[in-house]
Amino acid sequence: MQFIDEAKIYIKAGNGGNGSVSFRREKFIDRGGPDGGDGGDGGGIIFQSNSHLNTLLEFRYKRHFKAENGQPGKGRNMTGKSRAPLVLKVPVGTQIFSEDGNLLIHDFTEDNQQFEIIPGGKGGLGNSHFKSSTNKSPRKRTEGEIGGEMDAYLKLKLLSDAGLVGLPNVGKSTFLSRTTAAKPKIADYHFTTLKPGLGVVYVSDEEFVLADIPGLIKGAHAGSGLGDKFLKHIERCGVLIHVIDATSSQIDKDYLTIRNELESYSSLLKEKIEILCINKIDSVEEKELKKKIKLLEKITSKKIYPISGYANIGLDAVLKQALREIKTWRNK
Ligand SMILES: Nc1nc2c(ncn2[C@@H]2O[C@H](COP(=O)(O)OP(=O)(O)OP(=O)(O)O)[C@@H](O)[C@H]2O)c(=O)[nH]1
Ligand SMILES: [Mg+2]
Repeated sequence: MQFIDEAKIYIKAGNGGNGSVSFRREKFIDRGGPDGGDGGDGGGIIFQSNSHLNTLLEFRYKRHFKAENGQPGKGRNMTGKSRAPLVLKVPVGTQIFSEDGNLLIHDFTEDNQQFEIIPGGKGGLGNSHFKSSTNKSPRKRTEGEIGGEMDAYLKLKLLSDAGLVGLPNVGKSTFLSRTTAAKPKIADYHFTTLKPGLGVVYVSDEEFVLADIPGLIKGAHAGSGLGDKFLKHIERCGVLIHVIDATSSQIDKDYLTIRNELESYSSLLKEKIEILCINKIDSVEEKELKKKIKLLEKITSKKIYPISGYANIGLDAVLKQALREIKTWRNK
């Protein structure tokens, strides 16, 4: 599903260093020729796309970015140090707009593209440039150029990497709320979630986007319940996290109902990698849980992840596995 991430930031290129006014000091010569060096260039501001990033979240914490100023020139024709550009990394898919969001300045469609949005201020010239036949001791020099500044509006269309699917009330939104900063509505009745929600999951220092959609029921593909209109949102995910309620007395049927809905919707969904979780394990006896896991293993031939969103059990293992699968999918 799509979700817009945005950030407004202030950027400023470094000023150029001023040119220097200086004269050679030589033995027996009162005042030598001009030897004031040029100022160094200020650092520019460059945006660079990076496929390992998924969100603009970082720009919510830090919003001001200034490149360094160039150093002033010095005597003996010494040029001031120029500064390297400040490189701001953004996810692929980021669009850079003018402050009001009306003018598209750059669109990053591929990995590792660079775009210089503001060049650094040029360094000024030292007085050695201004020597002439009529003026052998010029005091003239130029100042460094002031580095440009602007407010930029960054916009990114987020696509979810993983989608939560399952019957109503199995704990999908609870899973999202536990694993991301999202705050979906959670309640003990069917169809609590009426529209999709998104969150960003952080695993070690990597991240992926997780979508929570309304529960599916038998016949959803034919319009029952909230129907299948939200399935299109997860068609472009890399992974489905299928949540099954451990307290149900018919988990095999529950599993097959969802599989049937996914398969009836599209072959794309049918073939998606599925991570199977049996949730609410805090509410069932161990013996009963074992039996249910065995049954699911038998009919799916898949690894079953026992979890409790409520009690925060087993979620890390699911996230790690999801990230692993997502990375394989991203590299396809
Ligand atoms: N005991 C227990 N209850 C849970 C667990 N996870 C969720 N619940 C409860 O199950 C109910 C439904 O949770 P939700 O997260 O809203 O379920 P959902 O799948 O998003 O439901 P829909 O949006 O209606 O499809 C709530 O009362 C939750 O508190 C769990 O791990 N253990
Ligand atoms: Mg929900």
